[in-house]
Amino acid sequence: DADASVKLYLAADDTVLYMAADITDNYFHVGDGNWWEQDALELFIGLFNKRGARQGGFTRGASPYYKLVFKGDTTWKEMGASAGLGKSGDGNYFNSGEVGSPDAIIEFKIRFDALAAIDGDSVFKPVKGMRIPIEPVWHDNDGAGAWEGNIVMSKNNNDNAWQTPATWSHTFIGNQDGDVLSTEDKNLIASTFSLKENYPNPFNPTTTIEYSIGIAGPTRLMVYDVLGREVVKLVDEYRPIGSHKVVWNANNMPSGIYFYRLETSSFIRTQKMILMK
Ligand SMILES: [Ca+2]
Ligand SMILES: [Ca+2]
Repeated sequence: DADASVKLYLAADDTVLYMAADITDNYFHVGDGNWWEQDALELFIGLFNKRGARQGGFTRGASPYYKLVFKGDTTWKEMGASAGLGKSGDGNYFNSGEVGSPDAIIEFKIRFDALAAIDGDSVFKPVKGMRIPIEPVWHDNDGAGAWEGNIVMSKNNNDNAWQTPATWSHTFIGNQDGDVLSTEDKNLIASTFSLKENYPNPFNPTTTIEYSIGIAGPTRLMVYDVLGREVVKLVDEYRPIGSHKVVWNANNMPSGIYFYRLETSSFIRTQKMILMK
C-alpha cells in the first residue's frame, strides 16, 4: 500500500538479537482472520554465515532459518517448531499499534540461546563480516477487512519468502557504530511505557510519581482536580527513554482526590491519588 513504509533496525551483541520497527501507516488494524491479512510484521532471518549459492530449502542445526511474526499484542516463531515469544509490554516485546490509529512502533529482543533452544539449533554468535539471510515483510490492513498488500525488501520475494529462502535479501554483521546500526538503536529496544502508583498514597504534602518512557519524545505529566481543572504541570518537555520520577509538593492545595495523567505521542494513562491534610 502506498501509504505504508517501515524503517527496520536490527542490532546484536554477543548474546541478544534486538529489533525495532518504525512503521508509518494511515490506519493500524488487527482483528480476526488470517494474521498475514492484518497489520503484522514478519521477519525472516537466517542465523549463520551464509555465503555462496542461493538456497531453496530451510535448514536447522548449524544453519537455522527462523520466521518471527509480530502481530498486535503477540509475537511468535515459525519454521521448525512454532512457539510463542512474548506479549506486548513484557519487557522483550512492545507494539504501540492501536486499532484505528495511524503508525506503530514495534520493539523486540531475544537471546540467541533461547531462540536456538526451541529447535535444538546451534547458538548463533555474531562475528563482524558475516552475511546474514534476511527478509522483512510488512502486511498492511487498513480496516474493514481490507488487506492492502505486503511491503517486502527483496525484489525476488514475490510473496515466496515463506517457502523459499532463495528469495530473501541479506545483510552483514557490522560495527556497532556503523551508519545503519548505532549504539543509540540498542537503547530503543523493548522499553515500555508505564505510569506507576504514586507513593506515598494518601500523602501529605509530598508524593512521588514514577513513570517510564518507551520511546523518547515530548512528554507531559499533569495533575487535575476532580472537576478536571489543571492543577499543575509536573513535566512538559522532551524526555529520553527510561524510568523517571517526579515529586509533587501539594503544600498549598486542599485535601481531596487528584488525578495525574501521563501523555506521550503513543501512551496516555491516568491515575488517582489522595491528598489528606
Ligand atoms: Ca495503510
Ligand atoms: Ca494498516
